[in-house]
Amino acid sequence: MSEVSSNEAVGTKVRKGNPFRGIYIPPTPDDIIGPALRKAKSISPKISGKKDPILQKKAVVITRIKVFSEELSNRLIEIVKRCPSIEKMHPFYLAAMEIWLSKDSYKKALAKIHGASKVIRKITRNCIFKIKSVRKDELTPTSEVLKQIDKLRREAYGRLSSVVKSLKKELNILAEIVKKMKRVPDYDPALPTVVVAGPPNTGKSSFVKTVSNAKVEIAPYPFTTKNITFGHLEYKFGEAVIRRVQIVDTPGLFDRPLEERKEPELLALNAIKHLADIVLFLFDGSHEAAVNVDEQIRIFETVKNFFGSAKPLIIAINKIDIADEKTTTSITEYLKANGEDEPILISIKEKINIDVVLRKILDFLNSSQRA
Ligand SMILES: Nc1nc2c(ncn2[C@@H]2O[C@H](COP(=O)(O)OP(=O)(O)O)[C@@H](O)[C@H]2O)c(=O)[nH]1
Ligand SMILES: [Mg+2]
Repeated sequence: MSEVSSNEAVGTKVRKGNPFRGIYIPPTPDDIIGPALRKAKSISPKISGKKDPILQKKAVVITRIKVFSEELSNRLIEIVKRCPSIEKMHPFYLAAMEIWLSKDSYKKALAKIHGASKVIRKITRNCIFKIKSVRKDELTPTSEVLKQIDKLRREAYGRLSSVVKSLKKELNILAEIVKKMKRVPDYDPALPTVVVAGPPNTGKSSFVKTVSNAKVEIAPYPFTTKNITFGHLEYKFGEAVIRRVQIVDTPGLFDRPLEERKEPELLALNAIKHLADIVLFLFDGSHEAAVNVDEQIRIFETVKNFFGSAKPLIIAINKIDIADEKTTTSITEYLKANGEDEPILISIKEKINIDVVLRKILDFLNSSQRA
């Protein structure tokens, strides 16, 4: 929530949802040049009143070059306009983008495309001027002059196309990042957000599925959840919805240094850092735990560091239906020794104490400014 207010402070609007949604980037120069060429060829300007074949030819050629050039530069400008600017992007989406592409490379790619659209207009003016300047003197046959115009026409198409061709790398970079960013789900900055985090296989997806409308994958082995998923959870009083909360399922975290973390883990940490008003940390208290107690604890510490200590953290130990006494005791003792809240012992499978977790979320929301 602090992110939203800091954005308001600099006067930019925080858009609802993923700013990359609905953007199309032609992945190669040919995807821009091809349609522009077809459009230009389809134009047959009316040249009534111009009987002179040279004037006729000039009129057709110039009109088509103009159309070709406009198509090219419009398509380029459209890309620059549609791609979200770094300054207006929500920090969560910006940090997600930076998992794959640096801010600098993104900015440079957009700047080069913008520059190219200007170059296209300049080249067009120059080429049209040259064509207009072709004159027939008494010694040159008309066919020669027509050939000369054709040569200038080819030169114009060639120069304009090569400007777009020089954007091969940039178009590819942008098409790739847009494709990746489209997989990041839509976040609504207006809703309070609970991020469910923890080691792999502790029941994060099961929890989100149980309490919300989210479509998540659940499997008896780690690594199932590779992306973050949003669900909505409604608190009702009778029939009336008294509060809506966004709940986020995240990929499991391992205990390893940041630079060794895989993309799904980076997305999870990013959600914790930039989206969470509340973090629900799930330990696995069963003998089936995918990672041992010490590792679970180190992962807890990482999450705490990422989240900061100012915001509410709810701690639960899941799978108490198949609890391993030694595991749950070790976790509980660690938490106690470190001044943390007592963990809530839950079983998502047997629906034990889920209501206690939900109640705690509501209490935190009611006591925060996000009323
Ligand atoms: N016995 C038991 N199994 C559970 C419980 N919660 C989740 N599981 C199982 O643990 C496995 C991992 O669950 P999942 O939600 O995918 O965990 P995630 O990797 O943290 O998202 C699945 O086989 C679930 O059915 C629980 O309370 N009790
Ligand atoms: Mg999962």
